[in-house]
Amino acid sequence: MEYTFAMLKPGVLQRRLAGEIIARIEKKGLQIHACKMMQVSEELAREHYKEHVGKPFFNDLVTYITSGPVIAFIIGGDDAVAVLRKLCGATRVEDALPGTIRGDFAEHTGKNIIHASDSIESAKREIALFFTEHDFIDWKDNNDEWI
Ligand code: DAT
Ligand code: MG
Repeated sequence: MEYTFAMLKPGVLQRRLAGEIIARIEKKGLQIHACKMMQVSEELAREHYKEHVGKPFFNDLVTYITSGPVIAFIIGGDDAVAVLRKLCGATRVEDALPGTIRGDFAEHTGKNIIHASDSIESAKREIALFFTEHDFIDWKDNNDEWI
């Protein structure tokens, strides 16, 4: 079992898309182990995206991520990091294929509606930023053998 961090960015709740995106994650067979609706502070946004400090889009990214509530998740599954990145699609929306979350729901890269960790190391760091160990629920999916 591998774990990754996902976040539905502010536009998702505004556009009433949360259910549709969560459904895609569930239908793929990935499993939700923690889920939290929250307002991201500027401090948390800067820490979460610190690898991008100094890039031209950094300030807009922080402004966007703090502009409304998000929904954060710990997602588990075999190869969960890579599988969720595939479901999300490419960072640049012009590269994000139809059928992917970004390909289907995002028109601008700066508002590409979902975050997913890019490696196991990033996932560990990001999960620790957004959740405590008490938030994690280790439950068994009894359909596991069918998925
Ligand atoms: P990803 O979210 O696919 O991991 P990233 O880590 O390179 O992509 O960038 C983080 C976010 O920053 C990305 O989801 C949207 C925004 N971003 C990245 N490149 C951008 C660009 N060229 N113009 C505007 N926003 C950008
Ligand atoms: Mg990234």
